[in-house]
Amino acid sequence: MLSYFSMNRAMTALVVLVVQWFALPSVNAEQPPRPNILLIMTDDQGWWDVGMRGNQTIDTPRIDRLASEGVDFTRFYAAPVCAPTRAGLMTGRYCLRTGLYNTRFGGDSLGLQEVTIAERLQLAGYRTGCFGKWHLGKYAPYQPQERGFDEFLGHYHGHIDEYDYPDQIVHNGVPVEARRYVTDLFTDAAIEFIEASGKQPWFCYLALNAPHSPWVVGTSHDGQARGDRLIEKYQKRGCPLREARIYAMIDIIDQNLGRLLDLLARRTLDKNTVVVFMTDNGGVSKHFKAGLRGNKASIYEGGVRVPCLIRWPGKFPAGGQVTAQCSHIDLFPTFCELAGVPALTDRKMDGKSLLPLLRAGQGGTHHRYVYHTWDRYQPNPDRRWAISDPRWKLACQLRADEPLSEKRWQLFDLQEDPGETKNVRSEHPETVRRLRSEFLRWFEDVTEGQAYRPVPIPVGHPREPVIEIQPSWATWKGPHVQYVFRGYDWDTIEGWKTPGEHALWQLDVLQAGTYDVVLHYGRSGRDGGTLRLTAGQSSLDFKPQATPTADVFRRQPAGRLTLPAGKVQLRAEVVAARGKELMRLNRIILKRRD
Ligand SMILES: [Ca+2]
Repeated sequence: MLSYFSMNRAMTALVVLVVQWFALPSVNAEQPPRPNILLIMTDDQGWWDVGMRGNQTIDTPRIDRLASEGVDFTRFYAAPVCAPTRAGLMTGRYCLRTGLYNTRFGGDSLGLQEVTIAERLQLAGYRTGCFGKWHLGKYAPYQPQERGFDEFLGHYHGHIDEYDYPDQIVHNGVPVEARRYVTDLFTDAAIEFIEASGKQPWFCYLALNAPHSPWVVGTSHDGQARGDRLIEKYQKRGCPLREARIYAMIDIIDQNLGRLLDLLARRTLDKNTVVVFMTDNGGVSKHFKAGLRGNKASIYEGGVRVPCLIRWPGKFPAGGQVTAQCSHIDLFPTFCELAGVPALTDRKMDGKSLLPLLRAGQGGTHHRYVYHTWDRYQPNPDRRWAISDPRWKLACQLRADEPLSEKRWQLFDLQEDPGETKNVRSEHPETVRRLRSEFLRWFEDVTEGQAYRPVPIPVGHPREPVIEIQPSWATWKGPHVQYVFRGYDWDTIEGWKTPGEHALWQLDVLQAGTYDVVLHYGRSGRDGGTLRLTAGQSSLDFKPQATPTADVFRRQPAGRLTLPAGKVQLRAEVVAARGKELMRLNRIILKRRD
């Protein structure tokens, strides 16, 4: 049985679908064929991590070739970090407008009220596939196959830990195991998807998780030949080990881009396929930065300016260059226009179609203003923010412990000083006032009505009978208890040792009933102590057993909880403790009994 909430949502979605279908223009012979769309987005590759930006060290001949065969956007912006860009890319709206505000702690789930580009393209008859990093929600119904993708192979979180035998891989909602270097694997899946699409137009979103950390190039049993060779190549060119690893990962991306471009040519799909290559935020490498300031997570150009190349042979001029400020939110309306799908009119859209610029292969004006802000815990307009117009950029970047002060605002003339080296704030007070006031107007507009809290974890979704409750979604309280981040799959609630210390999760129980509870945890020393789990009227006491060390985790059945439908708080509390800490709790697994 679906809950009222899910039924209601399903009905609403159906009505919206029917209305939108009738609103679509009828396809007739005069309309040009809708092109396939291949969107390749890499992870943490900087504006400068490509040969064509003057980087003499890195080899990216296929990316550079794409630039010469297509249109190069030299001032293309993404958000400072991963999930916010993905939200904007999928919806055409700034992430804060969608309610998404974080890269973890449950703040990285794209609200169900949002419509994704994949859903729009499905409406237009496209076959849709997503391969790689999703990072817009872990639980059903936030997964890609529920957000418009017919096919998904990849991972939900911001990164994985193993790249050669990739971990956390899921296929259409089902966990799978896979071997092969992750970039090759996701490209293989994209190739299979394209080859299986036949004459149906397709949208292939290849969201490669490289070169995000951990910077693993090869751990295979085959001797790491390719990884070692590539790392050595870049070390010989003067890169420190970390940079050599990042460059080696980008080298492999470039090789896989070659496989995709070859496939399009071989199957004569290239003339009818729009290829987009971009990255999701500023780079993390520091070996060569093309003069830009800042890295990933920063609001300086190095944090937000990314490569974006778009190719459509015969339609967009080869070697075109657009200098206007454009943004990741522009791809939604661009793809809608390419596919002949009407824009959404029931909500505020931030993006603007790039097609006029693409057809012209040039252009210096597009967005009057582009806005950036990033704060991991709660959006705020004061701590890390920037706004640019075609010439000026007003920016402020403060650490969490620094006092707010207008004296820390910086004004840069991006035309004269793209490296943001010279603060000219005191010389242009009127420009400072105008930009700050426009930024505040925008911030108020995009944050209107948003609470920016983690979504409650859906439990009992018909497609997901087993739910892993993760520590990162919790809030915790007590003198010793703390959350420890060790990668998305290895984080823990730990340190708790005195009665009353607790962690809380907000659940949305879609189906009331009894659930088996299994805990995944480590405990050093001897067996002992009691953890009490409570949800609604139901509770159980669990006595953790020692594991070989605190970082060796075991799965152990803990009993059952009966959960009522609707919003419920799950509480894990120390009742009695013994030793240094009760346990390192890595996951609470709930399995519906029926
Ligand atoms: Ca990223």
